[in-house]
Amino acid sequence: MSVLTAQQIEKFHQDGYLKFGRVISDEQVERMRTALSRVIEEELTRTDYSNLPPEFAYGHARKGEGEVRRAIHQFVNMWKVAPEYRETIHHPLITGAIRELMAVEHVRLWHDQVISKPPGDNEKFQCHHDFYFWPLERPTMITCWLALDDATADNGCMHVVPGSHRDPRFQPPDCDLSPDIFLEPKPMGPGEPGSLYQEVRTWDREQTVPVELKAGECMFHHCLNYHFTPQNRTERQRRAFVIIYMPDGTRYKHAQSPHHVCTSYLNLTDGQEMNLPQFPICGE
Ligand SMILES: O=C(O)CCC(=O)C(=O)O
Repeated sequence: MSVLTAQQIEKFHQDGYLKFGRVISDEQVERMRTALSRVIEEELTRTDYSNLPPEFAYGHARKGEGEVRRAIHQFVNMWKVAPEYRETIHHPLITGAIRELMAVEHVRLWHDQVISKPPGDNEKFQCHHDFYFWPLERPTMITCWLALDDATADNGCMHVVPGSHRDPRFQPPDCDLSPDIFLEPKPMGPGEPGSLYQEVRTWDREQTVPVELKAGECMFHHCLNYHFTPQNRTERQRRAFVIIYMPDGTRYKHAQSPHHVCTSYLNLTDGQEMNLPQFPICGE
């Protein structure tokens, strides 16, 4: 049975993102929050990293005493250290929706991450799209952004630039916008290809659309879609589980991101299929 309606798929292709709705129960949200607290506690005192995947500590900016507790804001590949997160990357609703959006039979995890914006000590994520940070051949990845706290414009929810994923004005000149990445490039207004490529990085709340979510709800976004998250201005925590999927058969492209934290220790070669256990098939 389908997870998405034809209208939802069409809307995703049109806008480059889709506000989906609830995928996990309150109980599972609570289990994931508890697991995160457990992992943070372990991380604060950890001195031995030898049993952890190298990418896991990425983003644990240990700035100095007193700042430590709040400074840890990003955990890459939670699925490897917490069963509560491993369960979620395989969630049938999420993976079913991703397969339908990609129109493929099998999807793999590229990587996941928890991003936490604690009150008082957090910054905005500049407007960006994700694909050019990744050593992957073609822009066919889709991210599921799952709220672990109610996410609002005030506490730093996802903000998007609708349609930017298929508008050549936002992309570098050599960007692949061919139809087989399931998108039709259609400029939305006047301007040369690439004319907004630099400017969009400075875009803020005024030029973007907030996607507010309740805890347990998710949105999907295409890897060429521009997005940013503003600073959390509230006294509440803002945690999200970000799961990035790629079609099975995706290939490695070293030059695009030679030092990526998830691949730099794997010795992959250009054009190699990403079919290692590190990138598991999800949802079946
Ligand atoms: O969750 C956030 O604050 C930022 C997430 C993001 O930029 C991404 O998923 O690419």
